[in-house]
Amino acid sequence: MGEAATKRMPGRGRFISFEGGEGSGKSTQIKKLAERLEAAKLRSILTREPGGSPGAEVIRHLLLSGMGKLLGPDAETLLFAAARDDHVRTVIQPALSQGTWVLCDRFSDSTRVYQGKAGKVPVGLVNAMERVTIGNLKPDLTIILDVPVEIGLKRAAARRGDAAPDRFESEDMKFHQNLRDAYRELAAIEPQRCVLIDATPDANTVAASVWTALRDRFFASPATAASRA
Ligand code: T5A
Repeated sequence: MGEAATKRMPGRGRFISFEGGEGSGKSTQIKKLAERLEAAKLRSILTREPGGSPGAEVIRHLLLSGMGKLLGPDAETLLFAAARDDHVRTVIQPALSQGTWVLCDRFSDSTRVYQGKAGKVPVGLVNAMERVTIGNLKPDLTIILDVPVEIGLKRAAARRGDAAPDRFESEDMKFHQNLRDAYRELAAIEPQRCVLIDATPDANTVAASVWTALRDRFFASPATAASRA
């Protein structure tokens, strides 16, 4: 795994992650944001986890097929970490260092929430993997899309059609409710980095809230930004 100490490169492109439970609308919103940034003449890439690089996409396939689950929760967590390590080194860091904005559909908070909070993997293991894979490379902004579990699962099922639910969609309602609670808690604990957005309304309304969050973080006047600090 890469050297954590070398992974923070200040003054580079902005790093924005999208988080939320199943069917919360991350993929929909991240695409809308990419279009908006393009219109604003800001160079961005859209990527995802698990996956985002050729090596990590192989691991994604293992994880979502449920093969990682067969190895047990700790080993499954290590697979997410291995995928993230490759993704950070080969895609995210190079893009940020070139001044490109990185829009990432899920990042390390997913491991904290899915494996740590909902999956009960010891926090010591989650922390250790985070140190190794990302060092202090935290997103500049994390958008957490919040939607009642029933609505999110219904949306995910509608999009899936006849295909079988994947490894995590198959978990029970309690697991999904724990995910939602954990994301809401994260937003409360890290308000400087995380913005919780109601993802129940139509996609364009949610996109407007996402854009407001970005504008407040990155494009606000110094006076406005100071009043937020
Ligand atoms: N995981 C991931 C871990 O456990 N640990 C980790 O460390 C990481 C990185 C990834 C899985 O891996 C887990 C979490 C996940 O279970 P995935 O296939 O990438 O799997 O799945 P998700 O990230 O969960 O993404 P989904 O594709 O399921 O959902 P999205 O992206 O949140 O939702 P989206 O945009 O595809 O929308 C779903 C449907 O709803 C509609 C869309 O058109 C689509 O049909 N929709 C709306 N409908 C009404 N109103 C709106 N506002 C809507 N927005 C979207």
